[in-house]
Amino acid sequence: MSPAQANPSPTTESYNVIVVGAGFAGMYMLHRLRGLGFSARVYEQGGGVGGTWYWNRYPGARCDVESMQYSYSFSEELQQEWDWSERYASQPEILKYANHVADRFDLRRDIQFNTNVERAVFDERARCWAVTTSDGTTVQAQFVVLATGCLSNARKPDIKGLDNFKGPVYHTGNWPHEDVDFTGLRVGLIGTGSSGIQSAPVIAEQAKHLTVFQRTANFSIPARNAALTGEERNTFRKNYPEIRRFAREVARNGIFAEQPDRGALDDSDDVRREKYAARWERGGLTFMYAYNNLGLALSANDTAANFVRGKIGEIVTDPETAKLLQPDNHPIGTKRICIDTDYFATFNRPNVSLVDIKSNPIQEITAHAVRVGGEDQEVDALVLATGFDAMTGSVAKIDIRGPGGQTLNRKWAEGPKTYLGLMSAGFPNLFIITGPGSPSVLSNMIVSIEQHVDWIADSLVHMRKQGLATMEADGEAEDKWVVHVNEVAHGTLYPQANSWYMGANIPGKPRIFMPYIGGVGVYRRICDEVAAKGYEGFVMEAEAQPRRLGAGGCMTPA
Ligand code: NA7
Repeated sequence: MSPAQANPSPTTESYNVIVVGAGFAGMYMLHRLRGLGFSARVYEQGGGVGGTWYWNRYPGARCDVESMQYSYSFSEELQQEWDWSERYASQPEILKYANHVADRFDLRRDIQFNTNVERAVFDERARCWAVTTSDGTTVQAQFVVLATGCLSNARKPDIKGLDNFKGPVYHTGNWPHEDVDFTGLRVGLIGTGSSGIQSAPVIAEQAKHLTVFQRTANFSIPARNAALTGEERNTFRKNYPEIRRFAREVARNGIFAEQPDRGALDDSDDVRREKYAARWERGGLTFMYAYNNLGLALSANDTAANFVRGKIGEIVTDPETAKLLQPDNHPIGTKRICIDTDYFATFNRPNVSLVDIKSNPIQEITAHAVRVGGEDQEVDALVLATGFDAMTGSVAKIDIRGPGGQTLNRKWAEGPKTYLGLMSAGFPNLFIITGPGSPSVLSNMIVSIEQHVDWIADSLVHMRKQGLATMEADGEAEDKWVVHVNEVAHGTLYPQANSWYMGANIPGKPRIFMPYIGGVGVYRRICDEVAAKGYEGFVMEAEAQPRRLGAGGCMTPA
């Protein structure tokens, strides 16, 4: 490899690295590549940076990790200068931050927006990827990095008659850029995961009536969102070295917080209730850190689940509605726990109703109504908060063909297989950021993104130094990793829920627990050890013959 200047008269546009996606992963990847002298091009399907935060503009959209922690740590200046205004950042503020990062590090000049990567084919002779985009262009790159995001492929549910509906239909994961005004309208909301739970209270305030169609009741903890004071921000900033170190190396999920040192059944009922009550008052995801075995032992988990069910019963005044809202089919935390602002209290409003579509599934959607149990619930607009083809959906949309024409989709037909979540055997020089088999969605995504980007950047530098042409996961190492990921998951309660972690929300998708649940600290140590041992479990090959350098450093045989 060599920087772009190596050959000033290219015949084919080529780069050292093509990055797919300009969310938080793609932006940082580009920044690192540039700093190391690699030529890179980023393709982004959206009209701007931010990835999932570019698309998820629904009312009430907010991050469930605290803003001071859901932010890049790679630049000391950046983390000292950016002022988060709230404990949990809203989508517009996160998008503003993403844009600030793009400007501050001058990233846009290497990003092509409104462009999908449709195909990537490995040219065995050139040992290079040929990448075709939606504008019909094919470019070459020695490496491709998929920074395609885990929650980027919004899923329209397969409900009979949906296309016949005459009013507007919005998906939370692909929300319009223009203002949506529900004033005076009857709105139907399908889906009660994080997106439904965050948007319902905001829509209810505007709409004439909101009908929530619930298939699975979800556990949700109050966010207790509030403005951040200057003092709070400064405390974080002063302590960032320790906070970031802890998040990277100690915390399982990449979030700085006190760690539980005892199990739920080690305390008396009264003490336990007090602990849960204190965490409920404090709000946020750390409710689940009350004890160290809530994700492991059902008896322990039940105590937390019962506490939350009790709280729902206290908040919701109509007993029948309260009962429906109390989750009863999965241990707490095994589906992504939600954090909300006034979600349960929203059902006390006279203009909000809840329809149980678990016992009575939606029969069909007609021109003006959602039909359930033979009864038409009339609505003027529909909001689909029905989630994503998570973790693999965005990768699957690209036709990726490795040596011998093997497609990644065929290889992953029984479920995604990767080594460390970073590469898949049979697909040389193709990296995935926060892919299946890595902690990804079980962690603070920015912590995981930075770790992956740095690891990939280091491996490219290693290859450049050693004059290596290809890097690929070894099939045996991959098989062992897949078994390990599965074993660790099955040592927990997580696989008991029909969650998108398991691919269970997509009909026909293989049921495999996709993220690595061993924790970001453990995972980082494994990745570092692998690199220290000369990239153990990866096969790296040197140049077979001297090469002529392409414009961007993609090498073609001389
Ligand atoms: P989720 O968490 O996947 O939630 C989707 C919701 O939509 C969930 O309640 C589903 O019920 C429901 N759903 C999906 N398909 C249907 C159909 N066909 N009919 C009725 N209801 C349906 O997506 P979100 O966008 O809320 O959140 C995704 C992540 O983004 C979140 O975890 C955070 O990490 C941020 P189900 O549970 O499948 O019965």
